[in-house]
Amino acid sequence: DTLSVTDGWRLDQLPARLPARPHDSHKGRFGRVGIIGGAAGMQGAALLAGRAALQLGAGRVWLGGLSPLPLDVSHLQLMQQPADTLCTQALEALVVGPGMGLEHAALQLLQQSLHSTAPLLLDADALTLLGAHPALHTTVQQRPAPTLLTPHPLEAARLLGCTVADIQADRIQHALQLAQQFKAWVVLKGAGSIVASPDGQWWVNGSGNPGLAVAGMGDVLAGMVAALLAQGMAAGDALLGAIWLHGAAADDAVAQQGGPIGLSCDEVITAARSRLNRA
Ligand code: NPW
Ligand code: AMP
Ligand code: MG
Repeated sequence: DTLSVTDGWRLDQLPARLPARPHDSHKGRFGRVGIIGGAAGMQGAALLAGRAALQLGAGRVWLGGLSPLPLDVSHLQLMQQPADTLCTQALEALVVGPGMGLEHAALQLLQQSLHSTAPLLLDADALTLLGAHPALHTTVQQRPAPTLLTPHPLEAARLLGCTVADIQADRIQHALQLAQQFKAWVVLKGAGSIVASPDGQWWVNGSGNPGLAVAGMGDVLAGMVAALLAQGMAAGDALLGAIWLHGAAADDAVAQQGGPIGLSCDEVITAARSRLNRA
């Protein structure tokens, strides 16, 4: 576990920071999450983000698919809605990008989502599109609600117009540059993820292992951040908390199930859920 500190609390105290669930709790208290993504061939990305959001405690989760999404038969709680309506719906977190693709429809939805009044997490193809369309950058900077960016090194390189080698040569500096440029909370992913705040603070995450180096793990992370936002955490706390939890869950799963080879997204989600319920 890391000993990183934000706002005076240790990340391993995360479970205790979530809202209590008294006997008269109802789903309306634990937030609404929208997830836009899942183009043809990548529907799984949107479903994984949705599963992670639900299993980490979001009250309600809607997927807005860029293509028709299959029913997630093991998570029938997941709802679906046309993607454009999620941009105007009242939500505690809107995630845009997992498996979204780079087609024109995806660009249009990205543009619409930037005007959402919900905290907005841009991941994956939303970041690639943003890198290719600098005209949108001012709109991101001027958003009235918090913006969170979760690039891996190649997505960060696309956003900054440089190479992965440049990014990796000074990860902290580039995470800070993105946070400042977009006035956003940023996590630069990869071993030792860097979290950077819009006001110039930074943290290095110590949890996680190479079991996470497999398709889908970033989509899971996006859903985890959304779950913490949905439950009322501030953007920076949700991002730091989810980064730490995602890695700690992967460490637990490898210790319990073996690894790093073959670690699965659902194992990470289940281990994260156990951590949250251990408070
Ligand atoms: P390389 O190979 O080293 O040159 P892309 P994507 C680099 C969806 N998914 N350190 C590395 O480059 C996503 O949500 C759908 C250094 C790697 O090959 C997106 O919408 C899934 N380099 C879409 O696919 C499961 C690093 O980036 C390249 C790095 C495309 O996303 C999979 C990949 O970047 C996936 O999540 C690191 N730490 N990490 C589904 N089941 O539906 C990454 N790289 O071209 O943006 O492709 O990340 O796969
Ligand atoms: P993505 O590249 O979007 O699928 O995201 C992968 C996720 O797994 C990010 O949260 C990375 O930080 C994490 N990850 C990938 N490889 C490693 C690694 N070697 N050690 C720790 N975390 C990793
Ligand atoms: Mg990704």
